[in-house]
Amino acid sequence: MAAAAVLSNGSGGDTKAEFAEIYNKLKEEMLEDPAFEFTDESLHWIDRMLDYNVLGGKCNRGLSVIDSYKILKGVDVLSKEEIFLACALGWCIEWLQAYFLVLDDIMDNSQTRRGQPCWFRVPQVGLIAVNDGIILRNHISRILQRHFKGKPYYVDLIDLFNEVEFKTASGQLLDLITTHEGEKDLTKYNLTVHRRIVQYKTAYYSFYLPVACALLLSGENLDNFGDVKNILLEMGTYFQVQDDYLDCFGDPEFIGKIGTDIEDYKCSWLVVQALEHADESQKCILVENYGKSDPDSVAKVKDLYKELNLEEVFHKYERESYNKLIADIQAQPSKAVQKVLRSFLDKIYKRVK
Ligand code: GPP
Ligand code: MG
Ligand code: MG
Ligand code: MG
Repeated sequence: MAAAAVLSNGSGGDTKAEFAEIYNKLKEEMLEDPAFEFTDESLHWIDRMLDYNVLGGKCNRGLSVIDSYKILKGVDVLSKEEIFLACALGWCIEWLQAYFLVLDDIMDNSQTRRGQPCWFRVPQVGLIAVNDGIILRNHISRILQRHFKGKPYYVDLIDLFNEVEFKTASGQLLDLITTHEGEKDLTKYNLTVHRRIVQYKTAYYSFYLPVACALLLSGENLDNFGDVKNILLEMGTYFQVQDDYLDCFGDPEFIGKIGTDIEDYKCSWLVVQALEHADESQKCILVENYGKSDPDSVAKVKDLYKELNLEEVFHKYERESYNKLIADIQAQPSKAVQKVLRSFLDKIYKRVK
């Protein structure tokens, strides 16, 4: 499948077309990797697995490496080499996202992703998906080695990807162990617990990583951008609150996935808010029904969320987070950095998918 077909909608046409073209090149390189003697079958598997899992998303994370790099350099047009390097790093993040999603869908027992069955649910895939996750992860190292070894920032890039992967896996651990069967206790769920989970499992890789890649590409030292990192982590937290909200209130047709947070007993922003707003009898309904997979129990939890007007609580949170982020961005001394952060925020504010 051509990546261009998947990425052809919306604005930023040129960047998207260049980005899509580079996917094909990177995929070809992975299929010609001299470290493995591919058989026809294994070639076909990798080809299909990459198209199925790396493509089909919004590519916001990947594309923002290029946008951020342009803004940081203060130019509209990049050289051919710069375009290639920025796109390759963008694709490394999309590969990372594919790796996380393939595994997350198994762990969350999800049904669909990006409008199609989760990879592990495809006939003949099953738990081979675990190994595909490992292959996807290894592709990132191979892309970095092939195209960035010898660059002065190569070691920093490797450290960055390793560090962010560790943070994400640690956040995923927190997300998973809070739901442990037999220890179901909603009183342990609160905003502090939620915040810790989402910052680690989502914000580092989705928000900090693309900007950090663009900064390294621009020759910057990441140690000088602590404030920028904090703002991006805040934005990532806001993004995951949206994800939690959409898990229940989003349209599966639009978001491309069917929510599982209620069934999975997740420490979702919605259940935390429900606990804060519920009276004793409403709390009993939650304790009775949260974390059960039968549709009646799920419907009771959803009805309670509506009764507690969590949609309005969310819209208020959304406005307040936005205003706070705008103020933090405006306090940044560099106009270029302000523009990078602002363009991120504009992409996600009031998103419906
Ligand atoms: C999003 O959680 C977090 C991830 C996809 C990170 C997974 C990390 C691993 C180390 C596998 P989510 O389950 O709410 O996402 P979604 O709603 O898209 O399933
Ligand atoms: Mg998950
Ligand atoms: Mg999930
Ligand atoms: Mg989710």
